[in-house]
Parts: sequence; structure tokens; C-alpha cells
Amino acid sequence: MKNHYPFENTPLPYAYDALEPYMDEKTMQLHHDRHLKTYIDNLNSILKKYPQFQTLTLEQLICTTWQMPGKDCVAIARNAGGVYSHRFFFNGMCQDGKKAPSGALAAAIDRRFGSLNAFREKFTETALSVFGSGYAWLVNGEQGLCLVTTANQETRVGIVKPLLNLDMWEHAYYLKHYNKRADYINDWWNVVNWELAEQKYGYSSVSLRSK
Ligand code: MN3
Repeated sequence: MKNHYPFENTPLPYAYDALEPYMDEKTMQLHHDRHLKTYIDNLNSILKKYPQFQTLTLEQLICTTWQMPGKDCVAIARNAGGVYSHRFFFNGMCQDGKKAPSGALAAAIDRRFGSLNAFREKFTETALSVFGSGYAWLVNGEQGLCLVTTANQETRVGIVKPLLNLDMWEHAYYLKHYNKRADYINDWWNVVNWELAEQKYGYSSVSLRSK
């Protein structure tokens, strides 16, 4: 997949209604076709003015512009973060996936959190602690697995390797779950793409070891 300017809103890897009854079709459609598309359109329209950034991937754009001054750099970082986090979130869900991780990721979760259930509780608590709009993430870093939250469309790209994320903006759940964030999180556990998280854990462990 092409991962630089001009960015395209590639289709979801499943049908809009594939994650029913946990994620409703209307929310998935609006979330992908409008919310994500807006970040893509905004990002492309700013990047039009900056040929030097047009060959950079989303990750490179975020790392390059994150702390640069100027309102365009702030806007690039925010919108690239919005595209990155949404793609990560959508790819991180699937239909009829496995119900629990296995292999090295399962072992790492047990080591760090005690058990899968304890991890789920801790992740849920972390996601509920997001104040306003933001994300909850399971990441792999120098200290091993860790739970973090980010505000708005900020990420920890370039600092840690993300494995799972959960969009805690109201637009991600309000049509179906109203203000019941805990119900949304409970439903999300049914559609987590554990296989992808396992792959990401595998790659991240290799690259962290080679540092
Ligand atoms: Mn969103």
C-alpha cells in the first residue's frame, strides 16, 4: 500500500456491517468515510505546499513535524496522527477473529499483567480514564508492554511500538452506545484482531532488541 502523499482513504479491510452487533454499521461508515477522510483530505491539502514532506510515510511525518514550530507543522502532525491512529484502530479489529492472543504476546501479557483477564481490566480502566477525546494503547517499548493514553490525535510513534489501540472519541461509539463508554469497550473486546497484535509484537520485539 502506498504510504505517502497523496494519501488515499483505502477501504476498510471488512464490510461496514462486519463487526455487528459490537460495532454498528452506521458508526463504521461515518467513522471511516467522514472522520478518517477529513484527516486525509486535510493532510493532503497542507502537504501540497511542502514538496519536501511529500515522500514521507505517516510515521515519518509524525516524527519529523511533531515538535517543529509553525502552524502548518502542527497541523501536519495532528492530521497525520489522525490518519495513522484511525488506520491502526480499524485494522486492529476483525470479524470472527480469535478470542485471545497466543504465543509470545500471550506470554508477555501474562508476565506483565498476571493474566489476560487482569490485562483486560487494566486496559479497560486505562481507556475509561481518557478525559475528553483520545486513545488508549497497548505498546511495546524498552520497558516491555505498557498501557498509555494519548489526547486528541497524538501518538507515541517513534518512541514505542503500538500493538493495540482503542478510539475513545465520542464519534467512535455514541450512535450505538450513547454515553456508556464501558459498554463500548466491552463490545470492542469481541472484535480485537489478536493475530495482527501478535504480528506487531513479533516485529517490535525484534526491532527493540536490535537497537
Ligand atoms: Mn475516530
